[in-house]
Amino acid sequence: MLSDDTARSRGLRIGMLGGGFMGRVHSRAARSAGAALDTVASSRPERSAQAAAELGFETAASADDLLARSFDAVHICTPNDVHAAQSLRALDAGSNIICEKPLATDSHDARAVAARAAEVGLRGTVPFVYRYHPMVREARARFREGQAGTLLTVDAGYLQDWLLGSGDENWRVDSDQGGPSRAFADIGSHLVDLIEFIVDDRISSLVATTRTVHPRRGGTAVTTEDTVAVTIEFSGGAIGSLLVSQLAPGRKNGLTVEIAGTEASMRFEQERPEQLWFGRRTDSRLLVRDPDSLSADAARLCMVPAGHPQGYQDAFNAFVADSYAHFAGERPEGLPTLRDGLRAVLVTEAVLRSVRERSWVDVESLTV
Ligand code: SOE
Repeated sequence: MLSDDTARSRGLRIGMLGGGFMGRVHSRAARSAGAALDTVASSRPERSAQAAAELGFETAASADDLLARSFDAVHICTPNDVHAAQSLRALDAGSNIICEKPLATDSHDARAVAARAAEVGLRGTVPFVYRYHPMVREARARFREGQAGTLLTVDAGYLQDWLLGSGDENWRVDSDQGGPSRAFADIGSHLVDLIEFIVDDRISSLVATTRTVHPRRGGTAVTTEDTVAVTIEFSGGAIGSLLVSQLAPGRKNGLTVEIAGTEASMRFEQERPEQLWFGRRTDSRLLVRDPDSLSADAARLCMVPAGHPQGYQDAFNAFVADSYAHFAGERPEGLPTLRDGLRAVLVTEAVLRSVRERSWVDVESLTV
């Protein structure tokens, strides 16, 4: 079971950019890892003051003020358009970074962040936190051991409904702040990261189609996609499909990944993270999160015994604890780094390119 991570990160000084939903999740995780919540800056002074009071930080006069100072780590939970610039400034000031996805709104900037971290000898991670559910680690371990055989197909989706209505608004809808892709960059990126993490293979080419169901929201023209369907091919020869939507009524955070190999299938559902479905031709069963029966990597992430549910914030806490361990020189298994952030941006760009060209495209390979 998870060792006491708090000891190794106790006293780390944290700067927090952003006080919204994700800033709160990051702050809870930082506190759970024993870090000192030092300074927060949000979009406006009154929001910074509110976040500081609620979360237990001091307030910076502005994001610029915070970025001029050096911390053990800066968490970047701001709108997508400023991720890369803020990451570069934090690295230049001597801070490690935990930057929300997408790491940047294009691969040029994402590459620049990864390169700068290497240049200045600092580190960064990107919260593809669904990797931190023990049953995801179990699926990965079983796949690695060959229990599923050779990968044949992947059937995956990520469905939400919080942008269902034309009146539903958020900064992510505005491409100036959200970037050229919305649904895919925001949640399709999680899906791709999780699939590639479990099957240890890369999507090599794809063909995608998107729809912008509401061309206007609250009087503003919308250019980014609400829904995306993608057919994918893997380097190893398997094929699959991805469905991503932020307009699926009743689906709150429905991320599902089902893989089928020559020997067995496995299915993980993010809203039921304590289970993994494992099926063979002759039998199938639901595996439960019992640390005594799981692989070492899955058992490592079990915080409480079987029958005591763990969830999203627990996964986030474990990711942040591992990020801090990485900043201290360790190499935690399966930690998503800046390279993984760049990878997600490259797949997102391939999706946009395919839609533009209405054809199959190759996904650019990672070069850092
Ligand atoms: C909103 O779509 C969002 O909060 C994402 O930004 C998160 O990454 C995802 O985990 C839940 O949904």
